[in-house]
Amino acid sequence: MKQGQWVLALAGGVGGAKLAFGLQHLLRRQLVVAVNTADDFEHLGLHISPDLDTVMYTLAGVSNKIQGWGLEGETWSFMDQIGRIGGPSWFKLGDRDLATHVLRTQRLADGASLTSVTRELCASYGVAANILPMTDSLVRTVVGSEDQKIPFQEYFVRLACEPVVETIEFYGAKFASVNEELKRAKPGKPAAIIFCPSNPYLSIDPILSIPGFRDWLKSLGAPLIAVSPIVSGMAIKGPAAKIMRELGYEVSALGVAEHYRGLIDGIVIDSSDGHLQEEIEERGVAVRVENTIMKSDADRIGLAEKCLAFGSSLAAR
Ligand code: FO1
Repeated sequence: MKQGQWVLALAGGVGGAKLAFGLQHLLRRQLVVAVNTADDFEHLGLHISPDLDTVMYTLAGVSNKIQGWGLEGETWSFMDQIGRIGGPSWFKLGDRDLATHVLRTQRLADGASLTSVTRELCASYGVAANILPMTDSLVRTVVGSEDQKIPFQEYFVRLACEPVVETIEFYGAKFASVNEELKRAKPGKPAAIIFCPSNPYLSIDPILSIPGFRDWLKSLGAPLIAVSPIVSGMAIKGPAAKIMRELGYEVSALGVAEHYRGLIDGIVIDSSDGHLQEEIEERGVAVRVENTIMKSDADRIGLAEKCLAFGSSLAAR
């Protein structure tokens, strides 16, 4: 990568944040992360932005490494008390994490945009990369199951992803617009655009559902790379495999490549899925086979290096 070049990453929650951490280590301020906000919701009068917070805490090095979401060293007095006095306790808000939600909610009520609040919070947590919500418009994921329309966090947390997914809708998406600050974040062409190993259906699709987002990505003229969150037919974390099965798609890195076909130039698949390389390449998508399981910071940085090298090789073609 040439000096001064920047990279755009698209991310949802935990899996995406891990690769974004590795990319930030290599790129610092030259990394822009567009984050899914369709998981956001109002809870106990607070505006919760789970994916923005997961990416922010991870890049700040203060995330709870076991859960993947929330803060390390968290305490739960608020939750205990809410439960004791009959409030909803299915969505866990830690005492320290609560400060982020309260401040965000208050700033939004003052008229600040989610983009501005995110910038302020990232600055206070000492994040080097530029983390931006995909849009400042309201977009909400709703899961359809057996004639029910289930708001995302109810499906994901309260119902523990048990309902069979028949449809996934992004309410408000058609009225939303791409975050203007995202479009203006850096001048010129990025060295690569990377779809982090986030859930394609629940984390990346909401971003791509915003009118003009796909065209904007294409217009940047950079190699577009996805990292498969499906390894050996299973999701590294979360319900991606279950959802693919329920929606009738092949649960494999090939299924992920098919999903992004027409948009991506290349895909990074795990070493255990090397046998899929030829089949994916036959579909016009370049393949890089690497270890994609990120257990340590070194794994995250290593995979980020591989993604950047893959981007350079695709740009040189
Ligand atoms: N995930 C859970 O599985 N249970 C929770 O109680 C929970 C609380 C929570 C609070 C703040 C936050 O930023 C994230 C939280 N998450 C929780 C994670 C969140 O539901 C998911 O990471 C995403 O929305 C999916 O990417």
